[in-house]
Amino acid sequence: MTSPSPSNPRGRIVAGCVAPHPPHLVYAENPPQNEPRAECGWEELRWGYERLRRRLDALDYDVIVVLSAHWQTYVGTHFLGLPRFESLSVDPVFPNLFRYRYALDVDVPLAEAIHGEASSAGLVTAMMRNPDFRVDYGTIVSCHMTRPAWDRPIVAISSCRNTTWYSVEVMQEQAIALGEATRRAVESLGRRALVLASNSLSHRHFTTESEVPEDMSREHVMNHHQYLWDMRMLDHMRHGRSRQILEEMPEFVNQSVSEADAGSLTWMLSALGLPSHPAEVHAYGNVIGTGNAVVSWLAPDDSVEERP
Ligand code: 2X7
Ligand code: FE2
Repeated sequence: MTSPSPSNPRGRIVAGCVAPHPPHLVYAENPPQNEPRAECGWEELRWGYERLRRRLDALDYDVIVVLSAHWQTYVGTHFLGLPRFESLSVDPVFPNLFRYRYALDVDVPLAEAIHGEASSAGLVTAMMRNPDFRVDYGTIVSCHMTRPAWDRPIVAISSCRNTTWYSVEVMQEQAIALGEATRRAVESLGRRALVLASNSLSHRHFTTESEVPEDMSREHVMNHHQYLWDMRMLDHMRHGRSRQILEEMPEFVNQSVSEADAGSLTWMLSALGLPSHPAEVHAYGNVIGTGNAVVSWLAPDDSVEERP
């Protein structure tokens, strides 16, 4: 995984996670920031996030770097570029579930350093410095579920829609370069960073919602083919087969409409240096038919005491 740069030995990525962002998870937690109230729901995923948080509590990190499938940019990769963003985030598809007041701090020097490294690697990049910019719900949900205290600054990275305009292959080429740029910037600034891929796995979903959204008698995977793809990807993760995940990404995206088309998973695995040690799967569950997993890879040095 990451090797600290000689210039700043403190700098490293301490862990990488798949951190899915269905707004249903925040809704079901009833935090004070979110207006709608829920009775319960999606416990497997929410309790999986609880287990992830307990793992991360043992680590020392000072920033969360997140790439969200729902900040979609068509000309290059963008980065939040002001120290604070504050507003109301409303999910456009589920406004009944997610109307969340956020106030978040940004590690602007790290965002600028990743931007610089990515741009030197040939990627098209931009800093988002509009103070009225509304942060997408994918960034907010993944960060909230991973660290609800919001006591670490974040770096938020957009999803450049290369899959849509070109192909999964072009998306991966750029996401790999962005992941490597992220690692170099973290190391040279001496940050200890947690990196989050904010995406679902399989992503076909129901087109109607039950009257009570948290009625779990209605929740299940959309179809068996999606389920098989999710299990295949999780098996690769659990056995340290990162390279195979990247190799199978075109088929995974095309056959399960995976939200990893955003580049987030490829970016995160590349930032970790394509780990060959096993990931820990904290949960797998369905939200309106999509497949979602909470997964972590701790850097080997940090996980020594956690693993048998
Ligand atoms: O953004 C999402 C998602 N990825 C999966 C399920 C439900 C809602 O929102
Ligand atoms: Fe999504």
